[in-house]
Amino acid sequence: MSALSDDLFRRAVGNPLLAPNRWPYRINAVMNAGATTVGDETVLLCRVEDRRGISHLTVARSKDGVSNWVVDETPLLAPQPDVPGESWGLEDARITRIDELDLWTITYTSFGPGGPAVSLATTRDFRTVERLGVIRPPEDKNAALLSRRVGGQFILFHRPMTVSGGRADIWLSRSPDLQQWGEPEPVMSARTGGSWDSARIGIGPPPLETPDGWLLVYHGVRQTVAGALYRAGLALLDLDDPSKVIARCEEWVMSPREQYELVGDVPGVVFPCGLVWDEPTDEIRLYYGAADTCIGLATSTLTEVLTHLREGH
Ligand code: BMA
Repeated sequence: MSALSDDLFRRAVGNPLLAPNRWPYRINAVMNAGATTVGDETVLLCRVEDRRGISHLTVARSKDGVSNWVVDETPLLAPQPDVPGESWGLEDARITRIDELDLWTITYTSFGPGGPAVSLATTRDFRTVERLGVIRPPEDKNAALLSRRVGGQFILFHRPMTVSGGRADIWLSRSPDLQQWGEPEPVMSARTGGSWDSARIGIGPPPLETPDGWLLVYHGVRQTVAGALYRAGLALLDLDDPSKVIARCEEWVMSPREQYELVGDVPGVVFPCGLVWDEPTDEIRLYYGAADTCIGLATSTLTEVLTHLREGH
């Protein structure tokens, strides 16, 4: 451990929490997990890359969200053989609990020769799923739903590649029923020049509702001569209109630093997809993929995170 005492997010002592050598079956890598709580358990839906290079999504459960993970023997979601749009794999799930529907939504990337698309599935128990299919066509990824309707509509954040200029920014689409989607609206753009988030950005976990706004943890990429660097940053979105950014930190809040973030299949990656806020303790647990090889945890408190945003770092 080499945690600096002034870090907003502190890495867990047991990192990496999950790594390929602890998997119950033969894999190449595990990364980029969606997260939620189900009863008294934390559930991660992990992206697992097999040794062909194709990904699927498998559940891992833990009582304290930190240790003693029990990993399912089989995937919850795997590419269907008869669906060409999934033939290159299923990736990077985000999980949202939607009380109104009494279920969880799983938004994930389905990857195939046409490029990455956003797919949606629902579950009530993380043992069976109902697939609702592709909801945003290629090229689109990094999608997550808000936990409730805003202005009567469900809100999906996603990251289309724009045809003009090839930009990769955060957008949102609204739906009355999770089936019909309106025109995408721009939310937040990659910065310019030498900024840490200048090449592209994408949403991390589903934004968390707080008194100050929807808390958005996002990944930002900077292109360097040594390759892409993936870091994490913070923003706040208006509670009544989440397409409005009301605060955005200038500085990143997590950057690859530990050995397991710097060495792996893709060196220099922290990629958060799961966030759990424990209301009684105020703890925020951020689950992230590290170097496209394993899963790490970093913690903070909501109070500290909102203070950091208010201070405008
Ligand atoms: C992004 C996604 C992530 C991956 C990251 C770093 O484009 O594909 O799944 O972790 O690149 O390789």
